Amino acid sequence: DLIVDDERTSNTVAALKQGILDNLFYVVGKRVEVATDLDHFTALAYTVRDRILARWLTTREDYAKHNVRTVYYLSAEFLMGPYLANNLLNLGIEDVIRQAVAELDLDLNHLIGRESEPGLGNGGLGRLAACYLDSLATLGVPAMGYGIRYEFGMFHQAIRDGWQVEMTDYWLRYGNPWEIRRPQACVEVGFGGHTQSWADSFGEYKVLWSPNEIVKGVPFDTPILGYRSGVANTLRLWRSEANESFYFDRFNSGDYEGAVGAKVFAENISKVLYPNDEEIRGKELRLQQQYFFTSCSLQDMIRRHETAGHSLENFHEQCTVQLNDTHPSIGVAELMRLLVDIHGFDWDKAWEITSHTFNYTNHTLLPEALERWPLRIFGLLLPRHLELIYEINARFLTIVRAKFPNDEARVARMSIIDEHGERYVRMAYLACVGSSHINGVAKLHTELLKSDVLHDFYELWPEKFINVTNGVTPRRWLAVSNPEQSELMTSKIGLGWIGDLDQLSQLERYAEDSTFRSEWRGVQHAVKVRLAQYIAEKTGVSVDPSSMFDAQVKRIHEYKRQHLNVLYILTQYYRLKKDPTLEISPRTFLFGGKAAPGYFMAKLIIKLITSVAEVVNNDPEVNRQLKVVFLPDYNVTFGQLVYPAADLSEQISTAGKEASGTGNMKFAMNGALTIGTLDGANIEIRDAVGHENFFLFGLTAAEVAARKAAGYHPHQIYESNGALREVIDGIGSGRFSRGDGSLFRPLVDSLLNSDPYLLFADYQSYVDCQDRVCKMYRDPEAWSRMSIYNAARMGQFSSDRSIRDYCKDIWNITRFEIGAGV
Ligand code: 26V
Repeated sequence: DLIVDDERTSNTVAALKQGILDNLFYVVGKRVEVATDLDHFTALAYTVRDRILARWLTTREDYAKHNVRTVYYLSAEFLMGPYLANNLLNLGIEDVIRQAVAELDLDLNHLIGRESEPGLGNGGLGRLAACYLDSLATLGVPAMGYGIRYEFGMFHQAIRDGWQVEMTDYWLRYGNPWEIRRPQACVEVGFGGHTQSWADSFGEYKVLWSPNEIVKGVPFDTPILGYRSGVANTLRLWRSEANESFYFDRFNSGDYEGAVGAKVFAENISKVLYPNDEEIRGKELRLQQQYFFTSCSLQDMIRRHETAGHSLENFHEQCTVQLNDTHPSIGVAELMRLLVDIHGFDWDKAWEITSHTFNYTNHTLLPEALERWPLRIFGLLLPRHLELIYEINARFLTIVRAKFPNDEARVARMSIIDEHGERYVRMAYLACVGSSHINGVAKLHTELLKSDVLHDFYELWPEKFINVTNGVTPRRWLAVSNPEQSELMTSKIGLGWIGDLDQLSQLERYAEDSTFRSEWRGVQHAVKVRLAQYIAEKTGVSVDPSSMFDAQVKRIHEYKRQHLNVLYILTQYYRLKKDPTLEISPRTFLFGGKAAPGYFMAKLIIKLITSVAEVVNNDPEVNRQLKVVFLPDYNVTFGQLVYPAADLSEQISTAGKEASGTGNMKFAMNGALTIGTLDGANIEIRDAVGHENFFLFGLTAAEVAARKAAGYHPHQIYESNGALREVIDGIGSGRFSRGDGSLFRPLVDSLLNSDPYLLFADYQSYVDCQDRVCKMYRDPEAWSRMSIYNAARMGQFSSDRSIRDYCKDIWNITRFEIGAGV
């Protein structure tokens, strides 16, 4: 089913070799004798891209022919990870490429490792967007991802003296062979300035916005291949550049400073990705970024719609826009501006189009993470949009008053403008008002949105609310990252599972087959050896591949409770110190994750992990049974190494705090068992794999709420639990910080005095559960049986299933003309 464009891009080994050599010479500009690994990688990437282009263009033509509804996925983040290995798998040319590369005396795996990853996201939200693009292309859904081409992505993390140090991520240093700049499709975006209004000759109210600054948005397109679907969709990322005429006007009129200032302003916008931080409110640049990419994308959609010969009146019939969190929710006001001010629609028609275009996905329940912009900043940057939001809000509150008469408290609670003290624009409310559907990302999360965070909106519009549980792509997270397990599975059930993960259920019968279980263990061991080698290279720590690999990799946050994991490690440490003959299953505790640069407590948690690692790893009384490793600079590439190697997956957030989690799915698919709370998608994973194959502990979300309501006193738990007291006193005394009793004081005091994430309440339950894990690991047959059931029952957590849910329940896409379809 490969599309052979011509002789030049055929997939014979000879043609591929020639392609690599040609690209090395003509594109990279190097002779083979002096080419570096990086040169070879680049030449290879171009060779692969050459084989994508024909289907990329064909896909566009096919969509146009079928005149289908298009999904536009708007996201401030796309955490794509390296492309090469994934593109080879999806094209189905890995074997021939491997041979072609070998005949050039090169090693494919080594070249794959040369690719620097585009880290254009913080974590779960950005990676979810990337998995969804993979599934959209695999299913042949006409779709485009829109975002920002940050020049600097997620910072790199180094560990110095046990602390996190941030370094810039200049991922474009050696160029990016996958993208194509499309200067002819650039658009203009305005900022600041003022508005004027008048009545035109028909007596119609008109508004003109005269911005202070105008910047140019230049699209960079990257093809997104479906898995053997013949489809290549597009990820279109916008780069901000100075608008030449705007610049030269100022320059020519002698305003040199103004000219330079305009250039700096413009080029700053797509410069750097913001890390999730505690205090985003003052960050005007962040709002500039959000408006910039949202406006670029909407203008682009309108142009595409009109170029295809459609009338703007039908915009919502041809286009559906998914808002990935509130970051692009300014789009609601922007589409109104484009329709009313630029295209002359009346308000009601424009609102009908707008409110039928957008859908909103919420990704967090944490109150401090819900976006609000101070009115003053908002009005200075987007004066016209503020007027539009006032009008949207006034009409919305009329609806609220009609449905709930004499309830001004409710009106104040629901207003898009927060007027308690300093005034803010509540972006989640704008998204809710402007969207047809509002979805959470796991069952529990959606229920909590309805009962709590967006309860008033649920009472007003219950029909808008819907759940779509997250999923992850089995291509990257299983087939690419775990070739060993993939091969074993394929040898039993064939290749079908890669495009249809439900087929993994055919593995269930092998769980009771002792030969298969032993093969399963052999594979797991080989994968662990691979990780152990990497750890030795990167950190100098040697870990034993026959010990249990217990992994917690994710952003560092108090609600994710990496420090609860540490409390258990120290509990084991004290037990061993008291009784060095104690027999426990040897365990390697692996941590990875970045802390937001301004989040002091998260950085202190990293310091705690590295400090405990130093003590534990160097103590001969315990270090044969316990090892602790903090792996610096956790990212997609490293995730691909760690998910396959884990025996145990730590999903231990306070119930009710983790919207879904997606790492939990990646681990379980790869055969890890989960120790977890009833939070996010853990609940659905446990139901799917079987309660007997999941290590459950801790309070439920309802119990957490009840404990807090009743008055929670962590100090009492500390007083009454001897083991916990010993651990906390140890940390507080400086035993793990070279005698410095002040270092971890803020952490210890926070736990003793408020413990907002209830570590103490869950401590004993967690320790007991970990003890059950220990015991179970000593029975390899039982463990691998559970492991196989986990992998075999993860079909529903493929992002293909999530995308089908979105198609059916939100986007109203029922026909799949090309690609794998439903
Ligand atoms: C943002 C902020 C900003 C302010 C301070 C604390 C904080 C904490 C978290 C966030 C991120 C919010 C958006 C996000 O990344 N949510 C994640 O989305 C994933 C995909 O749906 C989901 O699996 C994760 O549970 C959820 O945390």
